[in-house]
Amino acid sequence: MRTDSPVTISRQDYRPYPFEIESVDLQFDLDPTRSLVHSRLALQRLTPDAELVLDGEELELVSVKVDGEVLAADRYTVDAQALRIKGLPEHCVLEITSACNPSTNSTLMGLYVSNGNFFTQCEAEGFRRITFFADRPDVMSRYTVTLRGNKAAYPVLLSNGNLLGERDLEDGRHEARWEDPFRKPCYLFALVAGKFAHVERTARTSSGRNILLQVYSDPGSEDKTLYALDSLERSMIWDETRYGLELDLDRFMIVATRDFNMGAMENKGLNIFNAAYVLADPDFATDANYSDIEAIVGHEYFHNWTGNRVTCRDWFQLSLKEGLTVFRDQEFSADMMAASLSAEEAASARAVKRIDDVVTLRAAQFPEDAGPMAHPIRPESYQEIGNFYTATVYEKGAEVIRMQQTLLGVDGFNAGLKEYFRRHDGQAVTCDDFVAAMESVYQARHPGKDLTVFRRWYRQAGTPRVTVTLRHDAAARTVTVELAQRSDKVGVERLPGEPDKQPLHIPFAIGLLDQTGRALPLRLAGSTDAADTVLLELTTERQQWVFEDIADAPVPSLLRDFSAPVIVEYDFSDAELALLLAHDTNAFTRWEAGQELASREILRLTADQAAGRPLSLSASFVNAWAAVLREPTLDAAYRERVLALPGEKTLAERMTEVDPVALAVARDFVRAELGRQLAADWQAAVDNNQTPGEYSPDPIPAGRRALKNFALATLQAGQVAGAEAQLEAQYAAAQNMTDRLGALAALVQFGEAAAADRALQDFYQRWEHEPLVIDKWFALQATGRRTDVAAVRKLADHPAFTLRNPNRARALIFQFCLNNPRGFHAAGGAGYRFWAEQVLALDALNPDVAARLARAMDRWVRFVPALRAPMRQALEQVRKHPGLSRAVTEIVSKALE
Ligand code: 0A1
Ligand code: ZN
Repeated sequence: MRTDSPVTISRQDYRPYPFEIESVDLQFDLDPTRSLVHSRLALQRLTPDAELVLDGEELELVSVKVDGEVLAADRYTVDAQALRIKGLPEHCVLEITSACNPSTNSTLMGLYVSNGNFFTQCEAEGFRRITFFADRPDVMSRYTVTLRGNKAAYPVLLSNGNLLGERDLEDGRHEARWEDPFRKPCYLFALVAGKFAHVERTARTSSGRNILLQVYSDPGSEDKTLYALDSLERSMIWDETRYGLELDLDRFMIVATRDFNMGAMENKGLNIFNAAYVLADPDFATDANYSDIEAIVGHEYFHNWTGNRVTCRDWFQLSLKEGLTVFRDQEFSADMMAASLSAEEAASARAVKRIDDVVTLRAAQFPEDAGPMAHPIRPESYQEIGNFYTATVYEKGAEVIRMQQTLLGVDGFNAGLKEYFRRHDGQAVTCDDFVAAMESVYQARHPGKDLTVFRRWYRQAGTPRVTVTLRHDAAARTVTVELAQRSDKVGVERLPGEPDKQPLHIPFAIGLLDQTGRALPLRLAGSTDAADTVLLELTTERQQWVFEDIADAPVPSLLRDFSAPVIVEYDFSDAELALLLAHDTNAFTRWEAGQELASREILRLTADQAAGRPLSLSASFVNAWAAVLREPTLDAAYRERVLALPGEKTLAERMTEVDPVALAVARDFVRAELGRQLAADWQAAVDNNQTPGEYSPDPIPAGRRALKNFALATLQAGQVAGAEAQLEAQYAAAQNMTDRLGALAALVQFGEAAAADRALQDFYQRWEHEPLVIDKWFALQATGRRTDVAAVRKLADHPAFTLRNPNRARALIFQFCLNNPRGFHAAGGAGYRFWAEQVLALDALNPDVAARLARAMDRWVRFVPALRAPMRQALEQVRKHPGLSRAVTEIVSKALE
């Protein structure tokens, strides 16, 4: 039984570490069941009499030496958490030998074995499972690493930085020595050992240095890593051109592993990736897989500056590196999508990227910010830091960075970033340090302004609501816009003595259209410039702005480009929304108008469904969708985003009591009716968006495939004659995975059961040997409308299923619990009992992953009473389980609070 007891760690309790660890020399004798780690630390004590406390978990201590002498047993203590040594001299060399067992390490934190190879994962607190160390990001040291292992079993031996040398040893073993020239915190340490193939290429930096770029993967899969290698090179060039940031190493490696808790990890010079974000070819990866690979390769690469060169002082500052790096990868993807397109196409591609990012934020982060795990982007406390790798820290964190770019302008923001590196290169710093660097530029360029109010975004949780009121004065020809902000999240942590909620600095971009849909030139009272879009800065609870020279009452276009992560409240009429959907010049708010129309329609039908009234789609809504389908000027990708219905998670946040099954039925009804009533238009979209010829994941063909597959699935949802035959034909003849999976998904969701089963069987046989595709096979069924708990249990018994592989667990169990509302929330609570079982089973193997599954119940209090009771029961069953990990305990306790 584990001995985890919940201890709350507070941001306010930060204390500097009392020792400096100047250098770390590590020697590994790699053995799957007992690896020996010899660590040599050059220490300097900074505080008189300080005790040295080195974290260590699941380690066997073999010996301790100080300055070459074995340390007597009474000079130190060791327990399940730490090694403590008192009375060390001001300067000394500490040598520790310890052992760990990588083969039984199912947590995938620390040193572990996957497919016979060794990997490490140290962020956040995994290094302490490798050796005794000050496992915190503000202790930075220079590392040299020696790896020794059997040469036949582990021909490739990799660690951070540059290779110093390799040599053969006795007994068929060999060794490699690596040196990282940069000081780093231990969470960026990595080693990899085993059998790998690799692809490589030499790239030249802008200052003319040659860099060896390499991607390692299982032998035989090297052809599938070329897109990742291309993405790596593009990332390198982009960071130089956009931010003047050059790679500081001679060598940059990516290694793919099948067993990984997250997406990827930015270890210095040796990124370790979930194979799902490295391997691709047109046959087995979808357009979405390709764009994820590019984004994640970019993300990890960009961490080299934002995270590694400048790192976090403590884990409360996680968003310092994550929010900033997500912002950077979003900008990278947008620039890559826009590259080589016409100006108009590029603008549309950027809008699509922005829409996709906002959809993610609303589906994942808004619910989090309104639920039991709500926290500021810089949390005030945690029990398990692994639980704070959240949508808030990452995605809302990126929005907070984006707002700084909006307020400073792109040039000002770039100057602020440069100042940040000038001040802090090589340091472990705080979010405040980042804002201070930005503020120095902001103040220089905007005398009298500062970021005092803006800083509150870092310490207040919850999604602010901005209420908009518009008053047109016909006589004065003015429009007065009033913005008022409030935050209704209660029970959120605050600094001691801080008032409940303070107004935030909200950049709010606005446009006005006349009643025919033409953009009005906007001129604020007292100003001579007119513009299509004006950025209002709301810094107090309520403010007003007056626009002049406006003859008739306009229609407002609000929060253009989603200029702040807020919820807008404005009482649009359906006719105004239809006007915006048809004419808004801002592609984001144009899309938004359609989403609002669709949300209203689905929520109305959900209420009808729950009350047992017959469902009927309004003609005005069908007309609005028909107009979009027939509008010739919209490109395919954007049109698909506009036509797609808002997701269930986003819709659920707008309901006072969530009836997930009624919601799913209503949403599917809308889809089916659209398919049935506009069949000819959908068919035209199918016919006009074929992509013959060689596959390319570029945005134009990918957009066409997205629209075509959406249209085909919608036809099938409407049970339109001939749709199923088209899907079966497309499935059989597909030349790429996007089309094959698109057809299969539509058959599974909306097709006849026998047709779906035939295709599923064929798919399994084709791809039995490619785990990433079998993950798709599980995920499709997990989210299928016909899949109930019994069907999921059957899939969990399939020989290809295992809870030990996080990708597989996510494909089946997570997909069912998080993305199959009909199956999971079916009356009777069988879904919740299944959830509890799976959380407990996973917790015994991998608490980090279990804790993520545990969050499927976050919003339980908002469900209808008939579901609330069994949900609560399941949560309580998990909470009282003996030996529950700290990670899961934190999640279920907060949910039950
Ligand atoms: N820093 C990584 C995220 C990451 C965090 C924890 C991990 O192990 C449990 C792995 C990766 C990133 O932002 O990409
Ligand atoms: Zn990251």
